[in-house]
Amino acid sequence: MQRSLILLKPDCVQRRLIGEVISRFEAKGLQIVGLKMLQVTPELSRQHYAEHVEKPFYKSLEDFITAAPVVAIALEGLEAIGVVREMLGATNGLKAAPGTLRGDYSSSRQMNLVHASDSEESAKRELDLYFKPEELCGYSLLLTPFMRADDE
Ligand code: FUP
Repeated sequence: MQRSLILLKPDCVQRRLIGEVISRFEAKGLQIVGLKMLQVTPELSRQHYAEHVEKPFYKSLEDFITAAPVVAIALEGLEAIGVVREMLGATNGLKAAPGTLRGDYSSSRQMNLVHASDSEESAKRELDLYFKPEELCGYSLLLTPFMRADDE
C-alpha cells in the first residue's frame, strides 16, 4: 500500500469540482485516509514547491496557489502514487490526454486542477507538510486483502 498527497487546487475549489474529482479517485478504488480544506500560505507554498522556487514561473505559481482555499487529501491504495499521476495526466491541461482529470477539466498549465505526489520520497515529504500523524485515519475494508493475488 502507498499513500499520496493530493491537493485540489484553487481552480478546482472555485469551479466546484471537488466532488467530481474525489468521485473519480473513489471510483478507482483509492481510499481517503486524510482530508482537510486550508489556505496555502506563501511559506507553505515555498516548502511544497521547493524545487521550483528559483524558476521564473514560481512567483505566478505562488500567487495562484495562495489565492483561495485548497483541499488536501491523503489517498491510500496499491501503487497509489503512480496510479494517481496517471489519472491526472500531463502537467499542462492543454496537453493532457482526454480521459485524464487534467485532460477533461483543465485548459491551463498553471491552473491544472490537481496536484499529486510524484514519488515515494515526495509523498512522505508532502504528507508531512499537510497532515499531522493524528490527522491520518487508516482503516481496512473487507475486500482489500483480495486486491492483490498471492502471485502478484
Ligand atoms: P506536476 O508534477 O505535474 O504537478 O508538475 P511540476 O512539478 O513540473 O510543476 C508544478 C506546478 O508548477 C504545476 F502544477 C504547474 C506549475 N508550472 C508552471 O506554472 N509553469 C511551468 O513551466 C511548469 C509548471
